[in-house]
Amino acid sequence: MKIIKAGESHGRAVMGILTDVPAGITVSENSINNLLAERSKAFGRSERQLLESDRVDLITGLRDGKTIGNNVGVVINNAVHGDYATVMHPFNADMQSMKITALRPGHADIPGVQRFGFSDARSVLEGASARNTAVDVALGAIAISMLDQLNVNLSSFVRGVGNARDESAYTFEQIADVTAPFFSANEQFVKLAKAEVEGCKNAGDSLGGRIEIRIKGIKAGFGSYVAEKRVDSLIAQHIMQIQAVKGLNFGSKSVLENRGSAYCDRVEIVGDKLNVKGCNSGGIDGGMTNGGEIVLTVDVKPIPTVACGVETIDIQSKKSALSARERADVTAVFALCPILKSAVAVALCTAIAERIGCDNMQSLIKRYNDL
Ligand code: EPS
Repeated sequence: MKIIKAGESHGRAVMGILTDVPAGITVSENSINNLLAERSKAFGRSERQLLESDRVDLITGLRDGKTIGNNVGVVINNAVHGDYATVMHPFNADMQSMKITALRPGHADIPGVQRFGFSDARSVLEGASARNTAVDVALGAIAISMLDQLNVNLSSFVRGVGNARDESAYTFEQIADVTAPFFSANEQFVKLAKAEVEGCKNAGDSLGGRIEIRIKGIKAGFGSYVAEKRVDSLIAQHIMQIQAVKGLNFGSKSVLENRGSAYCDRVEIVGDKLNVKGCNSGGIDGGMTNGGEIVLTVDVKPIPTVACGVETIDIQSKKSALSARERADVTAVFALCPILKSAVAVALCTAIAERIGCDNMQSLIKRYNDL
């Protein structure tokens, strides 16, 4: 499966296509819109989310609530486009208004104006915006549904935001049903996180954090030790395509504080099945799922657009200035829970298809269960 996205943050819409989709995945409009709502109702979001309804306009690829083997295409309209219609006009735009010349350090602005040869970063903001993660979620809902039909379940929850941390150990079941706005099963942490985010918002600044993603029920042997087919590499590629992600780590055990004999997950035999106990290495060894729970944590940088402004260079005056103050989230950490879950789901569906094909769910379910 691949996602190809298009659209600008303040253009008419964001849109995307999901390729290599087996027929027979059951998808409801509600399941897509519910996941989109998880993204927009996450804590720490900007006023933009109050202006958008983020409902999917599913253009192609489904009939009567099931995929038909065709690519799936979605459009999500930008409710705010009206305020930007002249600035974003495809053929006759007002290029003198809403210019961004006081570049935002840490955002795409500085490399973007150099890469694409712009004299102002408006077009960079429009293309680089995390607005297009709405497409990752709308199409990721289809991959999540395919995995659900194979009894593979995913959850993602917040491990930290700023100085607030949740170091508790959780079984999958304990965090399986976390939802917006906090994506947490820990009331104490939520209290700390709220104070942390609100304090930061009052200071006109932003926060980064850490999300944990868990996948339960995926059988052993997806991916390969053949380098270009490693499933951890595939998951990393899908995760690193999401804005503000700065790092990911597979596994629940520190690679620094544990020697090999303590780190490696042990194996037992149950009937004729090998069963890996624990997820020190995060359910993936040698580039393949080992049948244990997949555990990965993702680090997300503080949103680079800060209301307080930071010193920068204005590329029009060539003089130092305070960075442009665009509307932005205080933190993307909570919103990234459904976004990253969607990205990992698409990666896993790709690894599953690579091994057992992607024609229709009936044959896929049989082949998966026969493994
Ligand atoms: C976002 C939409 C954007 C931003 C935010 C996330 O809308 P606007 O630019 O109109 O405020 O709020 O994007 C960023 C913070 C960013 O740096 O890209 C969304 O819908 O997720």
